[in-house]
Amino acid sequence: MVLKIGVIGTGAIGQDHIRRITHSLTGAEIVAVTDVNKEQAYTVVERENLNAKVYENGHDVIEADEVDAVIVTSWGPTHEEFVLASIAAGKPVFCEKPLATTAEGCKKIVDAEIAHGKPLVQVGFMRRYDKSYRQLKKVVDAGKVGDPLMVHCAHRAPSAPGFSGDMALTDAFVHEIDVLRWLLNDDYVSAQVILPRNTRLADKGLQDPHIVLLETKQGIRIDTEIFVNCQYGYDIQCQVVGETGTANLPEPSSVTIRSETKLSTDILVDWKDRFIDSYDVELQEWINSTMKGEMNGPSAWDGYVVAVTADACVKAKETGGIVPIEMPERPAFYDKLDAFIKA
Ligand code: NAI
Ligand code: ISE
Repeated sequence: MVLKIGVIGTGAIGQDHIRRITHSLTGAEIVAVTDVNKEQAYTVVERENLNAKVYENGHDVIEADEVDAVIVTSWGPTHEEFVLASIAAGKPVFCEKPLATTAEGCKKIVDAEIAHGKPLVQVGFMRRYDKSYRQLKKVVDAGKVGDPLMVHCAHRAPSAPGFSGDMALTDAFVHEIDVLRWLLNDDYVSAQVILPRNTRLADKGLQDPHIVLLETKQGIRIDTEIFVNCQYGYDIQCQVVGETGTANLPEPSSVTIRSETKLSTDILVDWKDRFIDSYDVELQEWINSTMKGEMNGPSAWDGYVVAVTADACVKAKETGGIVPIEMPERPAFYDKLDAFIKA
């Protein structure tokens, strides 16, 4: 048995997921695709040698009889509509982040999923599947640095094509929001955003960098620099400071060169390369669990919590103050997914 997948959105990450499902992973095939840019959709079908039909729009993909499960990789503002339609059709859906662009949109998805009675939604927070984050979590959970007190992070990208408004917070920082609550088994109570001197190398009108300060229920303080026009590379840093030591996210492995009076290693530039293994593991596990009728990755609830936190960050940026985060109570429906969160 093979899981037959329909993909909505054949842009950067849509193409990357289609490639990995078709050529690297097992147990699934792409049978349907769509994109508002039809020419691109046809090109991808041809280039990847897919036995897939190009549909007129996302709703036709979701409703197609041959589609068992849906992957949503279109622009963020379209996610809510396609995830709700997948739930209405009773089909499992893997949605790239953000689950929806507002907390209200995510809440609608949570409510629809609960009303359906069975978890169907997974959100593309792939860092939870990253080997280096999993190593760091093991160390922290084992108490090797004592109880965590502070976390220092950086999310740097060479440039941010297509970024507008608050996307540094709502599109890039959302990865930290998700992975840090998973890493610390905690949730957030407040957010503050500090705006350093702006780089001249960001698109006109865009603030870059940001510093976000989050406080957790346990009183852990997290500071994250988000700098998406840093020029030099794609660089993700995370250091947990505990009562008895510090633990750093391992650097991606790279050859160390000693030559011409210099000691050097390469720095990755593309987010696709930095997390390539994590996307593979994430989607293989999604395929495997979907085939078993299970859903055990980052849930619609996780997508909702991230959106509530991102909204607080945007408000904190606007007001310059410390914004309390009212985290809604998690419905019992999502308790069964705890095992994964604490793994
Ligand atoms: P992109 O702009 O390269 O691709 C999006 C594609 O969706 C475009 O081809 C566009 O024509 C298509 N599209 C937009 N609206 C549509 C609609 N209503 N119906 C059908 N197709 C539609 O963008 P990219 O970088 O691939 O990002 C897509 C989503 O994936 C975003 O939400 C982004 O935040 C997320 N993403 C997640 C990453 C991760 O690390 N987990 C990495 C990169 C993107
Ligand atoms: C992009 O949308 C992603 O999700 C990448 O993982 C992220 O780190 C990058 O900065 C975003 O543009």
